[in-house]
Amino acid sequence: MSEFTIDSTMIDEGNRPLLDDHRAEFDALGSILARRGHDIDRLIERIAAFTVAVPSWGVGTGGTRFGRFPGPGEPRSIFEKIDDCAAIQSLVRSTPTVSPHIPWDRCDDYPGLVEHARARGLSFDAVNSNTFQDQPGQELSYKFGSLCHSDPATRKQAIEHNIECIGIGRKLGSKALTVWIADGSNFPGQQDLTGAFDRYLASMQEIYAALPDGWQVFLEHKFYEPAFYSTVIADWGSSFMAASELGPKAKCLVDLGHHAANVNIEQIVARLVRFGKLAGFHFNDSKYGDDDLDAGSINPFQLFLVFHELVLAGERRADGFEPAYMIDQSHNVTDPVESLMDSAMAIQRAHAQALLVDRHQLGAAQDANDTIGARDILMRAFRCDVSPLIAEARLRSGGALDPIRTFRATGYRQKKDAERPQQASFGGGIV
Ligand code: PSV
Ligand code: MN
Repeated sequence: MSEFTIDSTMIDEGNRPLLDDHRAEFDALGSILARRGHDIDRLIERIAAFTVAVPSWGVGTGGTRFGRFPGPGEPRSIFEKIDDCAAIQSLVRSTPTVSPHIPWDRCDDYPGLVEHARARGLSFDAVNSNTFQDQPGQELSYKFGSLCHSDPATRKQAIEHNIECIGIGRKLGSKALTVWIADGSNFPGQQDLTGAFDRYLASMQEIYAALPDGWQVFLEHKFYEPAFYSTVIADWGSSFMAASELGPKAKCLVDLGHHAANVNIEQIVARLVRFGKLAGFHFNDSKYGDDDLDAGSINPFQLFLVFHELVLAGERRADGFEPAYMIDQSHNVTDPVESLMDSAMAIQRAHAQALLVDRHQLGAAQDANDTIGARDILMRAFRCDVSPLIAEARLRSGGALDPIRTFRATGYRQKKDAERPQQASFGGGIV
C-alpha cells in the first residue's frame, strides 16, 4: 500500500479560499511596517530563514505519570515518525530537521533512514541520549542514577550509551549530542552533592573525549523531576560550570520548561550568549513545571523576550553564537502534528515580533534611562499582529496559509489511522 503524503496540490487547494483575505491583511500590515521603516521583503526573508528541529518523540502522544491516552494513527517506528515530521514541514516550511532520541529511534538501517528523511526534504539535528529509563534487557539499572551513579560499572554503561549515540548521530549526519540526565536525589542526605557532580564531570569528560571533529555536546539542565530534592544538573549555573570545565565543544542547552516559576530565562540566555556557551533550545511552554505545552501557548511574552535577546546577539555577531533550535514537548490531549505546527508557528511569530523591535531607538532610550520609553518600544513590537507576515513567509516557501486547517482538510490523521494498525506493545511519546 503506498503511503499517504501531503502534496503541493493539497496545499494549493487549502490556500485558495484564503488568498484574498490574506492579500488584504498582508498589504495593510505591509504599509504600516513600511511607514515604520521596515523592508518587508527583507523581513520575510529573515523570518523564512529561521528553522527549528522537530523532536522525533513529539510526533507520538505523550503522557503523564498518571497515564497515556494514545491517539489514532500514531507512528510505530522512526520511519513513520519521519513521515509525520515531513507532513509538518510540508505545511509550515520552518522545520526541515528532526532531533532523534536513542534508544527510542534505534533502527537497523541508518543509511536507509537518512535516505528516507532526505527523500522527504529532512535531515537530522542533535541526537539525544537516554539514561533516564531502563530498557528491556539492560544489565544495570538507572534507578539511582546514570552518569553520576555511585557504582562505576553503571556509570560506564551510561558513558558507553552516550558514545553509542555519537556513533549513531554520525551515521545520521548529526553534529551534536544532547545529554539530559535525571540523576539526583529525593531526600536530604541521600546523595553527596559534591561527589555526584564530580562523578558527572568525570563521566562527561569521557563522552567529551569521544566527540568527533566538528561535534559539540549540549548539556541540558532541569531544576527538578524525577529527582525531587536535588538534581545534579539543576540549573544553568551547574550546566555552565560543567561546560566550562569540559571545554569549548560543551555548551548549555536551555529547555524553556526547566526553570522555576518566574525565573528570568531571557537573562539566562543573554548570559550564556555573552560567554559563548549557549548551545541552543528545547522550546515548549509551561505554567507550573516541565509541562511541555506548545511553545508560546502560556507565556508568549517570554518567548518574544528570548527572541529579542537572540536577534540582538545575531546582529552583534556575538562570538560562538550559533544556537541549535529544537522543540521539545509532549502532547497529552492534542494531535501531535497539530501541536508541533502550532509551536513552529509560535516560534516564528516570536522571532518576527523581535525583528520589529527598533533596536536603535531602544538603545537610545536605555542610555537615557527612559524606562517607559524603552518598555514601549519593546511592547510596540510585541503587540504587532505579525500573522500576515509569517503566513506570507510560508506561502513564499510553498507552505500553507493555515497549516492546521489544511492538515485537517487532507484527512492525514484518518489515513494514517488506516495505514498504521497499532501494536498493543508500542509506547509512543515521552512516557
Ligand atoms: C527532560 O524533561 C527532557 O526535556 C529532555 O530533553 C529529554 O530528552 C526529553 O525531555 C524527553 O523526555
Ligand atoms: Mn528537553
